[in-house]
Amino acid sequence: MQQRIVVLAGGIGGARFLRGLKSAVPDADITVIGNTGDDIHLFGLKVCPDLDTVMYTLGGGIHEEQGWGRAGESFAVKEELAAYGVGPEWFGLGDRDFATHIVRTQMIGAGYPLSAVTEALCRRWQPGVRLLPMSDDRVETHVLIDDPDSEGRKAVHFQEYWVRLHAATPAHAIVPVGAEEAKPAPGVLEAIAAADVILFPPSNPVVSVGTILAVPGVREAVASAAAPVVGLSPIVGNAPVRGMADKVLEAVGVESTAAAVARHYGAGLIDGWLVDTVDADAVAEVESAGIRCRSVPLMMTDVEATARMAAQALALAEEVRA
Ligand code: FO1
Repeated sequence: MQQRIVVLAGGIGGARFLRGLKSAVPDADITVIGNTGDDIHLFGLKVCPDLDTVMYTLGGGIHEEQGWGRAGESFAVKEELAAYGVGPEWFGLGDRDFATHIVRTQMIGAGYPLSAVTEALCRRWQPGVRLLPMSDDRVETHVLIDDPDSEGRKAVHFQEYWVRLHAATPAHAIVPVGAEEAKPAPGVLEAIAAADVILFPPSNPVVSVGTILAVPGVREAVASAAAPVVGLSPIVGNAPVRGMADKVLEAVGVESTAAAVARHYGAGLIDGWLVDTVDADAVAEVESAGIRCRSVPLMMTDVEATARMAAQALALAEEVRA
C-alpha cells in the first residue's frame, strides 16, 4: 500500500524539503498542511506566501535563488502602484504572482473557502502532493516590538517584521491572531489520523510549524496520532540554516540550538529528531528528553542531499515505530 505521509510545512525550508521527500519516495501519498499565518492582505488581494512557495516550488514555477515568488518575474504593476503613491513598496509582488492573488481573491469573493481555492490553483501547478491550508479561517501572525514613536510597544504584521524590518528589532511576543477561533481546514485532522508518518520539515518552529499547531485540534491530533512523528532541525551549529528563526525563538524563550528546539516540541509531540552532524553532541541531550535522535547531514544543498535527509527521517520513523 502507498505510504501516507503528512508534512506540516512553512515556506522556503518546507518547500525545498518536500521536493527532496518526493524524490526519495516518488510513490508516497503526501499531504502537506501549510501555514497560513504569514498571509497578508495587500491592494485588496489575499496573498498566501507559504502556500504559494510550496505550490510554485513543487510545480516548477519558483524563483530558485530567491526561494519565493515566480521565476522570470517582472514588476510593472508594483511600479505603477508606486507611481500612484500606493504601497507598501517593501513587499515584492511581481506581475506573475499578482495573477495568483487575483484568482484567489476572486474565488474567495465568490464564496469558495481557501482550501477549495488552493485545490483549484494546484490544478494548474500539479505539485504532486495534496496541499491543504491549515485552516480556512483567517489567522494572521503579529509580532510585538518596541515602538520608537510612543516609547511603548506595538504589534506589526509578521511580513512587516520579517521583510521590512528584517527581524532586526527584538520580538517580545508572537501572536497568531485568530488562531484560537480557527478550525482546521477540511481534511487536515483526517489526514493526520490516517497518516503512516508525520514529518516536521526544517521549517520555522515558531511562526511556521508552531502556527499550524496553534489551530485548535491540530496539536492534539498530531500528539495522539498512531503514526510516528519525526522532525528535522532547522538549527545547525546554533544558527538557523536560513531565515531568522533565532529572532522568533528568542521571543518564546527558546535557545537557538537543535536540542532546545526538540525540547520545545517535546516528547509528547515528536518521537524522533534529526540534528546535523555538526550538532552530534546534542544527540544525548535530545534522547535524555525522551526523543529518539540521530545526527545526519541536514544541509539542503540540492535535491539529492535533501532526498537523503528525507530518507533518514523516514528511517528514523520506522525505528521509533518498531
Ligand atoms: N520575502 C522577502 O524577503 N521580501 C519580499 O519582498 C517578499 C515578497 C513576497 C511575495 C510573495 C510571497 O509569496 C513571498 C514573499 N516573500 C518575500 C517571502 C515571505 O515574506 C517569507 O519568506 C515567508 O512568509 C516566510 O515563510
